[in-house]
Amino acid sequence: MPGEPTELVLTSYGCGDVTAAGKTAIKAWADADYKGDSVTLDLNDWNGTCDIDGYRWDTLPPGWDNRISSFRAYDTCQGVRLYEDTRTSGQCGSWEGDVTNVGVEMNDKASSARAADRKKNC
Ligand SMILES: [Ca+2]
Repeated sequence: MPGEPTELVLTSYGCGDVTAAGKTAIKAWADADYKGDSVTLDLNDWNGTCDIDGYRWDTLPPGWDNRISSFRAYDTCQGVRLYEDTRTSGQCGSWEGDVTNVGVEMNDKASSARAADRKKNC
């Protein structure tokens, strides 16, 4: 189904636990062109590489629901998907690399995210 995750076996989770030092996979901004407030999506159990399964955030950090307008992808986590709803459901956008503007389809809508080593279809 459109918008449904294509695979359910996950290698790991990042659930916004900010108590542990993490490796940044994605940095996102409230405005286009990497402007305005920013937040990082970190991996507490970083094993050195994003693979095809990658990582997921079932929710975004507090205050970041329906707010992301641009993001940068870090290290090997170059494939980023943003989802309209929590738990990687609803409408999805998929990109590879840095994105200056997620576009009207996803602007100020993202509520969950995934990062993998390449662009994957929603
Ligand atoms: Ca949303």
